[in-house]
Amino acid sequence: MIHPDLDIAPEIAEALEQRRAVVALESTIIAHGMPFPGNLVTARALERMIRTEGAVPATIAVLGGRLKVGLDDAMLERLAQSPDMPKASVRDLPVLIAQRRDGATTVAATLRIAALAGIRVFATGGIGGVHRGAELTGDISADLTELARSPVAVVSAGAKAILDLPRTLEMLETLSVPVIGYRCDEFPAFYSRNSGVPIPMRAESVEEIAAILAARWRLSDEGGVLIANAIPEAEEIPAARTEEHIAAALQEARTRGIVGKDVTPFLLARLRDLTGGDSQRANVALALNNAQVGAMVAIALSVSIKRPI
Ligand code: PSU
Ligand code: MN
Repeated sequence: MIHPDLDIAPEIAEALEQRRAVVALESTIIAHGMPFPGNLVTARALERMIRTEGAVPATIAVLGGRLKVGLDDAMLERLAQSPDMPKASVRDLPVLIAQRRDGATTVAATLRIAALAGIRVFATGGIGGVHRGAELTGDISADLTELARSPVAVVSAGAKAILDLPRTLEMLETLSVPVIGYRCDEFPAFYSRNSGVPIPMRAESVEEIAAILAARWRLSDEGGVLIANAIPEAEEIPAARTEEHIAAALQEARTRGIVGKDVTPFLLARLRDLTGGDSQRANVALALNNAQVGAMVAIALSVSIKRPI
């Protein structure tokens, strides 16, 4: 039975019914991660990348209180062009539904909605995590706790470089979320390939990842997997160059008293200015790379489900 709050686009519903590959995409990256019109161009390019690989894209958002799985062009534009679109995490969903409002879904909210729709793979840029200074502010993204609940694999370029990466990995370990390096041994630092923080599990192929996912969900139907996929070498920004800008952006956020859900969009926007747009170019490149790997994983998973090994 379809969940009463969900609207699944017909193409996606059909693909799910036939157990074909579907890849979820979030909408906070469109509404709050980048300015118009680059955000709309990116949203369409991500969908196109997934189609080119042979899977069906499912961009997720809340519109008029409905949990939308698959957006048409007008809906994408509405998300890309409404400057005060609320940023919706899981805690916000009940209010948006009851009050029939719009919201751009974070990784956490997208995970929950994807799980309700039966989608098993989700590609994003970088997940949220434990913020630097969290020992004082308590700021830890609900992306982490939701990864422990929703049975969905997330392909991500590590976690955003503005975060505390070692503590983010510690928290994922506590939450028992497997973190798999796709052809990498270090947790990628979003804009750059290396962070110096090792990840203990590595996979060489998407077939290997699909086998890990199938095993994960045989053990329990709760909880996801984080697939760490580093930004392509040609597109990366050396960590030494971003670090100085991140420190400046963090200092500014503190001085201005930015807290809560505004922290991540503020830091990303400041970094974009401080790097002269380079951080955004890198963000688009890594998100596309994740969409491609997400589609490959979804296809490998759908093949292994149809022909169980
Ligand atoms: N990655 C990006 N751009 C973004 C985000 C991630 O490249 O805008 C968003 C995601 O939607 C993620 C959210 O879930 O930031 C994390 O916000 P918070 O730290 O408030 O949980
Ligand atoms: Mn937060």
